Amino acid sequence: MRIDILSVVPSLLESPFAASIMQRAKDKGHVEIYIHNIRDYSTNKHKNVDDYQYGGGAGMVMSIEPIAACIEKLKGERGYDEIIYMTPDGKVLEQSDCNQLSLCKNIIILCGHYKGVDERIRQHYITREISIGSYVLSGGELAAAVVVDAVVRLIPGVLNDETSALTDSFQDGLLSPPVYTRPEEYRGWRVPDVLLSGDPKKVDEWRETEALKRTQERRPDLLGE
Ligand code: 6GU
Repeated sequence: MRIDILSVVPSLLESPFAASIMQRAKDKGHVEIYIHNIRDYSTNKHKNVDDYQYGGGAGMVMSIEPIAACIEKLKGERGYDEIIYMTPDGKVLEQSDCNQLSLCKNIIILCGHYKGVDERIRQHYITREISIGSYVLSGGELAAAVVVDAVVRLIPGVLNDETSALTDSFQDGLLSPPVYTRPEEYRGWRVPDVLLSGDPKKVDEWRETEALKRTQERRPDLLGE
């Protein structure tokens, strides 16, 4: 997969993809990530990327020209499956969205800033608008990093058995059950006997019960009505 990210603060996107699973996914050739500084596409002498909003009101709006120029250039080089706009008024990201996006070959992600982007960008270029939750971030960069992380780990071959995406919380619509590792006892706090029983059927049943219990308690919305 190829991911092109358009940003006015590209330095915010350096470290999230430079370590751990993301770095390995790049090294193994599963994903290529390109960060584009929208300012590089500004044609005015001050390299402005925003302007006052028509109709008045506080807050600047991201200008159409540099963003359109960057998107047009990229679209001239290859086809894109999705052009995503990161914005607090987008659809709140779910695992099912990540699963869909992980099947894409090429995507563009535009990071919103200020009061947002000129509406004509949304009307004429954007195919999907994503929010990562009901709170406001200073810009779309951290949200874009969240989307990229959640999507890239689903690309076949990125994770090994130990980190398999199949047993993630949400992937089966449930939260994950509790997990334990050595020692068996710490300050008298014991690991549940069933996990030490060596009976795989009993262990599976326990995990399923605990996953359901945890989901019921913390995220009943995931269980439907
Ligand atoms: Cl995508 N952008 C911003 N600025 N804030 C957010 C968000 C996105 N998602 C949740 N809050």
